[in-house]
Amino acid sequence: METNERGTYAPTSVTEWFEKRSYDHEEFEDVKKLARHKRELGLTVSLVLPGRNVADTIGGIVGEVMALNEQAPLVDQVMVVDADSADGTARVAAANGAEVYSENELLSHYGDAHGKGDAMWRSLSVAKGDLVMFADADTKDFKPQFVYGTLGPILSVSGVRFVKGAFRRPFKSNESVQQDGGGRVTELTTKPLFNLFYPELTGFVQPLAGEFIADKELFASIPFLTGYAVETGIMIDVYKKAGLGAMAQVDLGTRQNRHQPLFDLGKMSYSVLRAVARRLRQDGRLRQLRDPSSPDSLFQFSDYLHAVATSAGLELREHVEELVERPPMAEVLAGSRE
Ligand SMILES: Nc1nc2c(ncn2[C@@H]2O[C@H](COP(=O)(O)OP(=O)(O)OP(=O)(O)O)[C@@H](O)[C@H]2O)c(=O)[nH]1
Ligand SMILES: [Mg+2]
Repeated sequence: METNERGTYAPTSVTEWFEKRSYDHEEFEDVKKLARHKRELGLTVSLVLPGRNVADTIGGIVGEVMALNEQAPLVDQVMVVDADSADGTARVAAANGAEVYSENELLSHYGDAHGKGDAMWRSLSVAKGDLVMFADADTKDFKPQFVYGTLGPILSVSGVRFVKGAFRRPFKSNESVQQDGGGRVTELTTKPLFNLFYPELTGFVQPLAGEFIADKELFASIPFLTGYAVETGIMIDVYKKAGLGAMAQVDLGTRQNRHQPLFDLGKMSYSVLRAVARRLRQDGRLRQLRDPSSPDSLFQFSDYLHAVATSAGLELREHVEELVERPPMAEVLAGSRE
């Protein structure tokens, strides 16, 4: 094991990191032992579930977490951050015992929330735990191992401050199932981009997984990108802040969630690309003549022009989604940022 002068792990290669920092949920299945360890460390845990129209899945997920807590007290605060969903998400979540927040009511002076990333960022203003775990709320087969597996390395391995979930994602269409057909944005956009620009992050099996944990201090020290750019930004920013040696991944098994239509995946890919481009620009590694966010830019990067052939002929559709960067929550809570 390589260590730097402060005694923390400094990987010498991605291969070495992968061997050392990849775990399996089964290593942590003794949940009573894990809870004991958590108590000895004196740490509390908040679980944040961002949800938009997830009434069909949120009840089961919160129920699984509560049942796990009966066995071993691993999660101190279960929160659903709801996009004011019209399908009854908030009601179902509350009925199952979760704390429910409207993403638009948290830090409402920032205006209406901008998608998933903004909901996650705002949740930090009410998450009380020393550790904050995020998990997607559209998972159909949520299992307790998602919670104890993600908690395992951060509670058990000294020097680990961030743990990302890894899993297989079956792709179900009609009757057929492709075991690893899901996660298309990850495979077609994120991994190629990381290989080119952030090779240190190529060892992550699911860099966009919504299941991950860090100490709250770390989350509060980095900016959050809004919408679907959030996970990409967090990967890059946590890497820059804490280093690869403080990052780990854990195999959580398989995970089945909703699959979005191809056109929506295109927009999601664009969010990932914009997140990477923004960080490259900030690092001085990408030079553009104009700042794409400046109002006099010829091409507004908030516009996504999408040319499609339809039964009514060719169409040029315009989708507008502003990519906002929220400041580190620590600065907001300290009152040094508006
Ligand atoms: N509060 C809130 N939650 C959101 C928003 N958009 C998405 N989510 C939730 O964030 C989680 C992940 O979003 P998805 O749209 O499923 O994105 P994904 O899992 O990356 O995409 P798929 O692989 O297609 O499922 C789910 O629990 C969503 O309900 C939003 O605008 N606000
Ligand atoms: Mg999903």
